Amino acid sequence: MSRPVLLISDLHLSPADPATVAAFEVFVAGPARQAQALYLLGDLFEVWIGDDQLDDPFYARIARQLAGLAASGVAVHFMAGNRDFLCGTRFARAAGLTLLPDPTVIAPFGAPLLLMHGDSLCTDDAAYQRFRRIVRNPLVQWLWRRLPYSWRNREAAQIRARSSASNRDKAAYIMDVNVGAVAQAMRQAGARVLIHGHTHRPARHAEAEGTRWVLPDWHAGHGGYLQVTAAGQTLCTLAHHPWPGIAAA
Ligand code: LP5
Ligand code: MN
Repeated sequence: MSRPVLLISDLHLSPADPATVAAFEVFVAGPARQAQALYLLGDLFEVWIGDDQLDDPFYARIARQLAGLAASGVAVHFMAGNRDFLCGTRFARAAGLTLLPDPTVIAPFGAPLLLMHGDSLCTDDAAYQRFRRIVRNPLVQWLWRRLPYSWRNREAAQIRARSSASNRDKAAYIMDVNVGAVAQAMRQAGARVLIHGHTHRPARHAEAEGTRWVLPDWHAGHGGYLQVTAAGQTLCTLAHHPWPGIAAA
């Protein structure tokens, strides 16, 4: 029987959450090695300010662990999230992974699967979509990367604080995907299954265009993954049980 494809997102790895780092290390050294491929669908890191972040031993170790997984024969793929869209080729090389555009369609078992981080589907959040256009601009990124690391670190912390503050005042629906944007993305991709993260609202949704999976965020050592096989898709806890209350598809 062919090996499963596993998908995770929103681990938000940082030195501030050692339990989740430990859970990631166990996952990458254990269950992930049974997979044919592991897809990281964004926000792997709490924040990424440029590939010189690899000069920090904490992040270099994470990259090495992913490279070890790849060296064991598992194809590792990374799609950026709104926290780590500055992950580039140096990170990809260090981690032994390939960088994927958002969106990406894969078909490991025949049926197409649409993969997205999910932030681009939050079209009701006009302030975020404006911010996203600015920070995804290649010229802005080119300038940003030439600023001193210490300055970027401080500025990123400021941006994070402003984001958290603005989120406190936002209605929940604004920070969720827009149903119309989901339908359009699935139709354009010709896929009846969409898999995304970002919203931290793990679920399986029956949409007009098919099934939408929302991957769980990882926090304080808890998290989960979506397992895809020829038989279908199952959302699993890190204890490898089906996610409570969410049936397989
Ligand atoms: O991230 P989270 O969960 O708090 O909220 C997100 C949206 N916010 C973001 C911002 C990130 O947290 C920032 C991460 C640091 C990036 C470091 C690199 C910066 C590089 C810049 C140049 C290349 O993604 C939040 C959504 C929420 O998800 C739910 O979907 O609502 O969006 C906002 O809060 C939008 C705010 O209005 C934007 C607040 C920051 C404004 C700072 C402007 C400065 C621009 C700097 C340009 C160089
Ligand atoms: Mn996100």
